[in-house]
Amino acid sequence: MVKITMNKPASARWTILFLVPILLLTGCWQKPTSTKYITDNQGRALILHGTNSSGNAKHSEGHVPWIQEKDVEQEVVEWGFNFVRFLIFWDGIEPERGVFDKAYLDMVEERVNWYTSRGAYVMLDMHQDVYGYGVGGNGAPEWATELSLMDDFALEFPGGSPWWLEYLDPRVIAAFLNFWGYNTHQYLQDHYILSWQKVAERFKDNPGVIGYDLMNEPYPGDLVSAVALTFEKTRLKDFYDRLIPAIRRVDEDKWIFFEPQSFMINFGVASTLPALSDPRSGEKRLAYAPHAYPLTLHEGVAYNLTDKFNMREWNRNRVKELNRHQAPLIVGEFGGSDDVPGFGEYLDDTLEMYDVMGAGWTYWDNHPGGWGPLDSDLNETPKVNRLVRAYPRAIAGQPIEFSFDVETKVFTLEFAEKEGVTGATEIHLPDRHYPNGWRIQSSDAEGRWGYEWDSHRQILSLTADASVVNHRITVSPAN
Ligand code: IDC
Repeated sequence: MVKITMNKPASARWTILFLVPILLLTGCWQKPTSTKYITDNQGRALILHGTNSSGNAKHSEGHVPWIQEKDVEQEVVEWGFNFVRFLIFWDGIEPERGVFDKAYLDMVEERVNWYTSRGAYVMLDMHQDVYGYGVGGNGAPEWATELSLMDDFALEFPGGSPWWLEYLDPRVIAAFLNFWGYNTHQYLQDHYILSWQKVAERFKDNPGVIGYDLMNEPYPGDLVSAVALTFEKTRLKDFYDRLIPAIRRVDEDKWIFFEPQSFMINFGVASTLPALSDPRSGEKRLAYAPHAYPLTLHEGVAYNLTDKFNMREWNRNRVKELNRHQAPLIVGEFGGSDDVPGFGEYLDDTLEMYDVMGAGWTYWDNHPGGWGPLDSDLNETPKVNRLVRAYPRAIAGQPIEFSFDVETKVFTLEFAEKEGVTGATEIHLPDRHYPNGWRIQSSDAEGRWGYEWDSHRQILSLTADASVVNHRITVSPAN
């Protein structure tokens, strides 16, 4: 350890001034006052880990993602992921106005079943980037592209990369403004809502489909309201207030995942989205599903202080928002490339933060090559060792905290007994982190607790002593 005292020369004082903020930037993450969890039908708190599946469906024939059943087997059984954010597209569901494509939903359902039949949960994500196909993006069908207003933005648009600069294209601005302008182009939102109802009708009876991510990365259209953060309080809130009750008319039970504005919020700025209501009978089932992309890391710059500052802000602001929304947290997207220096460290830091926050997450995305867990020859990339963690998949009680130390491989879980919860606590203990096996300790008295081990799935099912309130479990590598 370096010891620095204040009577050192000026240079040392500068070192301190410089070091302190760095130390403050990693570790010591905040968590909500009362962390909420998605629960399964036995009342167990679910911690959901998985990937997005898959980005290539934005532009593939029929929006079919690249995955085969064997790839799902690898994600769910080999890597121990219990979750997937499955991309669907308005264009796939309603390719022509008022015409809903049953074959598209059949294709989706077949793939959804690959996941759910293996015990993984599916969140369906109505994806869009840059509005839709009519303006060079993905998501909305061409017929749902209203370009009036475009002349108000008579700029020459250069195009090019990075892809998100396309959000400045006047056609894109116009398409968004018209979509949000419910008074003038009501049919646009109404059809988006109808499309969601078709999806809900199809999946409401599949218990493995845990819910619906209403819209990927909502964007107001114009940069002015994006920067002023006025969109979330007005047009976005109004839209959610139309869409959520409409889905509830078809499906009372599934979780509804709502996102804040993406721009700026993704890298840590505070969201202004007000609390939403859920008209279902019983407790509300709304989950907060923001994305996390530190600014420069996303653009391929080495993991640095700006990113750490972004993550600190992201953590601080999401906690405030969770306190406002009183909802569980699912981080629907975060990701990057192994080629970026420090990317591994970033992953460890960010995954530790999610654990502290009691969050679930889906990595962007599972498409091989680039950012994917697999390279283009379908070999594992280094990031898999970090994404695959020891984690509590389902906690039979009230979670207090859990952690996985990536250096020592020590996993800890603390939880309390909770009325009405049944079943075992399931912990994923990946073979890759415990090549010589592991040993487990519990704060429960000897003989009053026990476990079963599924070596194929690498899942430990723990039964705690129900006569004591708190349980603390520690798993460490066997020597
Ligand atoms: C990216 C894909 C990239 C594609 C681009 C535009 O990785 O290949 O060219 O979309 O379609 C998001 C979006 C998500 C992005 C992802 C990474 O929700 O669709 O995927 N990202 O850039 N928001 C911030 C980052």
